[in-house]
Amino acid sequence: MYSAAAATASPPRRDFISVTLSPEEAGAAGGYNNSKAWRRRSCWRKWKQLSRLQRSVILFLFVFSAVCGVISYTNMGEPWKSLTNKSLDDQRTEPEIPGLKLANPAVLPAPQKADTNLGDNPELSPQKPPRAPHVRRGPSNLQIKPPRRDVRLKTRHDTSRVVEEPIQADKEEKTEKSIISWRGAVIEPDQSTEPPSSKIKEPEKPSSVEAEDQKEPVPITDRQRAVIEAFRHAWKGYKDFAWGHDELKPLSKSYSEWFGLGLTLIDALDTMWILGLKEEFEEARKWVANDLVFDKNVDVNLFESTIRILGGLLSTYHLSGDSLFLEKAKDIGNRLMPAFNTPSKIPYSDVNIGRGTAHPPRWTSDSTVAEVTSIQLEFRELSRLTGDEKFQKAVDEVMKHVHTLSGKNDGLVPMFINTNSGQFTHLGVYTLGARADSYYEYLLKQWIQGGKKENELLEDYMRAIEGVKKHLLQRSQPKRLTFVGELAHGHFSAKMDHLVCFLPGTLALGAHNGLTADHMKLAEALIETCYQMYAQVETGLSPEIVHFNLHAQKGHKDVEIKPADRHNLLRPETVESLFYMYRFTGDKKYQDWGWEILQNFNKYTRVPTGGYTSINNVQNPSNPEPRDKMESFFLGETLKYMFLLFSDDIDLINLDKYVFNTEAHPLPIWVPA
Ligand code: DMJ
Repeated sequence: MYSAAAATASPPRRDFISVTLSPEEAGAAGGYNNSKAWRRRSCWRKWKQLSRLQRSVILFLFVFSAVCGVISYTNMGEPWKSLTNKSLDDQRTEPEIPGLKLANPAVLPAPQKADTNLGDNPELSPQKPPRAPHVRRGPSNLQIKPPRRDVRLKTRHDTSRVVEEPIQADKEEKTEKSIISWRGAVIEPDQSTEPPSSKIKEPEKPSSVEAEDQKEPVPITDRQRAVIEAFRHAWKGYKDFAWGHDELKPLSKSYSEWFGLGLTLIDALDTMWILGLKEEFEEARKWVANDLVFDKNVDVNLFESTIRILGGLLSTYHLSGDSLFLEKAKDIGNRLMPAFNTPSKIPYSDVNIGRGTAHPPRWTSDSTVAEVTSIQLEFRELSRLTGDEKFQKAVDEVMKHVHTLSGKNDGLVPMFINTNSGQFTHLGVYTLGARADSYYEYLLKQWIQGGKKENELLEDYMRAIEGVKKHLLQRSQPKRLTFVGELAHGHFSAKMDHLVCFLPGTLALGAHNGLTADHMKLAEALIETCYQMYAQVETGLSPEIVHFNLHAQKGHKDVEIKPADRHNLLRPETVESLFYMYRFTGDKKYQDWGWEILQNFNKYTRVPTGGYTSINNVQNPSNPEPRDKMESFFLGETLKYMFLLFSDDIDLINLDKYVFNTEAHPLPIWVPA
């Protein structure tokens, strides 16, 4: 407290008034003790009593801290904002189950609904319909590619690598991406793949043709030229005597009708494209554009029309980019859908594509297991291209249902399934031949098509191959050929259909895609057997069915043929497997075996006026008894696989980009390697 006397004793200062008032005085004067005014005055007095330097320092400190305050306020803004948002997110991701707290809700993705039927299935985020039609008329020069020096090395390496690679350090992360192991085999998800959903939304220009075109052409080989010649000869017969009809009857120079839909022509479209037969392709395209009509009162078999017609149109669309084929594919796809209107959703075998009605065969309400489980690649692809889920939904439901069914024997399925109950029927008989064959093929191929993510398919496939090893594999005498027999109510039969010869190719494809090396070993053994089914026969052509000798008998070969089984329908399965084996191993013997087979087809089944014919007796070279029928799969499959077998160009239908349907129509892999 300053006294008035002290104040007067100080040197006079211009800037303050020397008034000395004690609080008591003030109180007495104002009658207002400890008032705000008094406090203000007191502060002011104290302020005035400070030296100029002191006041400057205080002012400086005040201004400085004010500036700092403003700066730090603006920097705090963001954390505040994020804190606020974070708490909102927390609220959003909080599970609805009371009391359940997420460990770290802020970083968890929002919970996903598991409701859609397509849920675990790839990514059927349906693809948008293609952009403006990208029409490329006429076959590309796909076959004219430079031979790649690294081809063999690359493919062989690929096959063994995946099997033997140990799990790497990033094991945990990989586990999240669903590594599937099978009795020691590690299947590594392809790290380079992207979820199909992101890939398939923008549909490809329908094929890889453009990229292919930029490469130097690979010259075709003499053997490929021989295939082109054979195709042209077959086509001549079809064109001259069966144009626009289902099948050529080359001897009677006429045709037979099955569905009345130009089956051979459609089945052969993509073969012409691959073989580079521009003129023939153009002519056939015109027929499709002007004469192919599905609005017909006709019963078609769901499976056969799916694999040949729908599959053929889809692959031709992909190779050519011509939207005409997609339009036709959509049309037939829609017309086949009534087949799925059954109590169990297991489709009927037959559909009337004009009336939109479907029914089982007259004598039963069963469908064939292979038929209902080998239409998936095509319908799934149709959904992807059109953006319409209904196709995939229908066929996926069948697979999911079959996955859960009882009546399997270590993964092996019976041959029939009832369309009312959805249960297997005729239990106890197991084969990899007719009525079951392509079930196994499509398990693997759907898994590949969808980017190797649908684990149930892979599980079923792996289990089935174990089932084959356990129940159906045997060795013949005298050559100890490994073959796949049949099991009927516990009894093994040494019977093997030629149809089973798809299996080595499928096993090799699985091994190429990372499955166990055992599968490749088995493939090598089985393709040898399939070749022997030709080589041990008088004409060098396989019969429809063989029986293997289990006991050595003097003068007997491994292969026995019953009179009812000695026909040959120009089937593709062995050539198909030879193609896969050559692609993945580079072993020329497979090409040589295929070459022998082509020569024998030319020798015993070629009809001079055009076309090739099925024969009744592969054991009689002097009279193989022509049957007067050329099946559409001879052009759709057999000659196509021959042409590919004789090529050294792995990009001629690259097996990391395409998967063949069971009628040899290549469809794109959704997530190519
Ligand atoms: C073709 O239609 C298909 O390959 C089918 O999977 C089996 N039968 C014939 C060829 O043999």
